Amino acid sequence: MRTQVAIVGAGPAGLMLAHLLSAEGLDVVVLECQAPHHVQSRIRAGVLEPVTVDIMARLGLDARLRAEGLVEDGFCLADGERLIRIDVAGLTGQTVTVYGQSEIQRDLMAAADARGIDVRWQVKDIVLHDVDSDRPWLTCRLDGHDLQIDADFIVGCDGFHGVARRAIPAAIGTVHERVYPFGWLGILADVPPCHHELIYASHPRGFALASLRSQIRSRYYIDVPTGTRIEDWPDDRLWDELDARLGPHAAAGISRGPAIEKSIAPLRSFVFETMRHGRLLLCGDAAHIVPPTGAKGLNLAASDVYYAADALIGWYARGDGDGIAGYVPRALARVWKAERFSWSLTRLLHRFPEDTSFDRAMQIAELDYIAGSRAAQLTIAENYIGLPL
Ligand code: RFL
Ligand code: PHB
Repeated sequence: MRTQVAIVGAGPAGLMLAHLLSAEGLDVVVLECQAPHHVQSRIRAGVLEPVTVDIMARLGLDARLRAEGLVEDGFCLADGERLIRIDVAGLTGQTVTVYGQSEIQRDLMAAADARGIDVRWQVKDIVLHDVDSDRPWLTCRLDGHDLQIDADFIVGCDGFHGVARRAIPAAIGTVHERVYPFGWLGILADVPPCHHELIYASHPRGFALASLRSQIRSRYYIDVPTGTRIEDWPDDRLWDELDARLGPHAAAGISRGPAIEKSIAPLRSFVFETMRHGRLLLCGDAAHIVPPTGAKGLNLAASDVYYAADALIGWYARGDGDGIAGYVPRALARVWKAERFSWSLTRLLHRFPEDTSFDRAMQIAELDYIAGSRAAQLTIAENYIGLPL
């Protein structure tokens, strides 16, 4: 089988890229190792930057997002006592949209079907070959048969645990990584949110986040030490902890309900510094991970895909390699700034095991400074809204 662009992974990065390229008449094949219902039901991101909303609009896939997404003018930081509101709309003139990643995934999958985009599910044992030549190819197993796909380009959109990044020789890339000593324990429940805007709380007991999916569905997180077992956190214990960490104002609004989903996600900052090797490009979590503080992961996947599509469309339209050569510096410039923002918010809001009373005093002083400084609030707001493409 032959295609122009073979895309590994049908998460948000892979499907957005497939839509962007096929809208320009390019021939693409998407290869996903999981079944559709598995990919569709993963509970992950919730906050979309304007850049991500714009990409969905460019694809003509923003109708449900506009109808059902919640437009948020701001969010709050909490220090255990008070709420410090960051007036994102007032400071930047822009808003974020709360719309679950599972809904984005549903929209992308339904449109891929409707538009005849070739997505192959449950593809096993993908191996990439000759990615630094003019004729990259891959082999895989599909429905019990071996399949070979020859392509002009391969794009790895297969997430942090995928195979594409590993096809790049270690000597060519540099790994920059920080693994945090805690993870986020998240609960999704069909209860009204405690507050109409997100609250990121830094409490002496630890971090907490109050988020939402709709007027009747809430998403909450607390940080827990690495190695924590989910069985040790029955729903009641988790709701009690959220009450304590979010502070009296938010706690007064919390409605409790049974968990629809409960899981622990490890926290990591990671950049694989070369997002391309020859004819292999990496996009999204395949190339970088941010801790979820600041809600940048899905949005970075969207901006990578925007740059990659631009480069590939330019290559086919003009036959020159400038866009391809420029992909890595363009994407990395945005990635590093989002890494910095996510890391600094994580540092501000979480307690690290080695922290002393001095470190806690620094966090309190910084929160107090943010509470009183328009300049500090603007810095946070412009990063939260997402830096321009
Ligand atoms: P994905 O979503 O991991 O998709 C990769 C796809 O590749 C498939 N795959 C393979 N396919 C074929 N062969 C192989 N060998 C393969 N290996 C893997 C996988 O099955 C999968 O379908 O990566 P992508 O597309 O780059 O998207 C990235 C986002 O999913 C991720 O960055 C966000 O979810 C991060 N994130 C958040 N991002 C935001 O922008 N805003 C948020 O509010 C936000 N909250 C979050 C988050 C991530 C979280 N977790 C669970 C890590 C909250 C949480 C709790
Ligand atoms: C979420 O709603 O899942 C969410 C919101 C904000 C974050 C991370 C996750 O920073």
